[in-house]
Amino acid sequence: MNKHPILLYFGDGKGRAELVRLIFIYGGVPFEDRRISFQEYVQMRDNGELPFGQLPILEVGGTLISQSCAITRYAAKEAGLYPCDSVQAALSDMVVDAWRDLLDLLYGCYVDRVVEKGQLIMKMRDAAVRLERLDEYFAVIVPMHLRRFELLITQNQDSTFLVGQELTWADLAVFDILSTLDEAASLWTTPSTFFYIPEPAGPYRLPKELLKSYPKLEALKKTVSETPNIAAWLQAHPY
Ligand SMILES: N[C@@H](CCC(=O)N[C@@H](CS)C(=O)NCC(=O)O)C(=O)O
Repeated sequence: MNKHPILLYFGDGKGRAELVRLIFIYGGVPFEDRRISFQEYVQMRDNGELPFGQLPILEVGGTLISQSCAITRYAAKEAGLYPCDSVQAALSDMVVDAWRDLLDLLYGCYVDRVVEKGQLIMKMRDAAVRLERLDEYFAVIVPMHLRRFELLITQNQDSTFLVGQELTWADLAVFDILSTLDEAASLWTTPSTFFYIPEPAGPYRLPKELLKSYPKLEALKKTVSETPNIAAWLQAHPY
């Protein structure tokens, strides 16, 4: 296990950082969860402290690691949640890449990436466009991914996990996105959050019972949320 202090920098939300937090929490790896303001983010970016100008970043003994998949893979190795077998490792990478696709596509409903004043930035779309894109996201993209995740568990012999016989970072990735897409998640209805769309256009109404046709995913979500370390974390950090 790592001897250097680990610092995770992100805003005060789930976003692309929550999976890293879940992995460290699940594996009992100590880390500092540094939640920074937008002003602090801009300052770090303009000082050249962010390798690709974006968050999250992880600082390990002075080394800065950017890109959510690279960070989560590092975290999974430290937490003992990255498969040793090469094929199982690749399958777990596949699931986590799909997790990132789902997040990219979700953020894409809200923001456009544009270059302004020499910086690559995210520009918020109009509320009507956000709603239209979210409808497509939930009607087409989400079911396509959930079907595949469910099938991976079904095809994984007698396992209740996506890869191998024990929980890996891939299961936590699926848990993370399922928690974000949960109709009960307060991040859709709390005015200070990124996903909140103000009235009268919003807030966005998520599909009810998203997991109705995916019993294995529903069971996985329950198993993870009831794991003691994770249950305590979720209670302290309701989103
Ligand atoms: N490929 C990167 C994307 C990171 C990313 O888009 N981060 C957003 C926050 S979720 C960001 O820093 N946005 C600031 C901006 O681009 O203006 C990753 O997966 O980490």
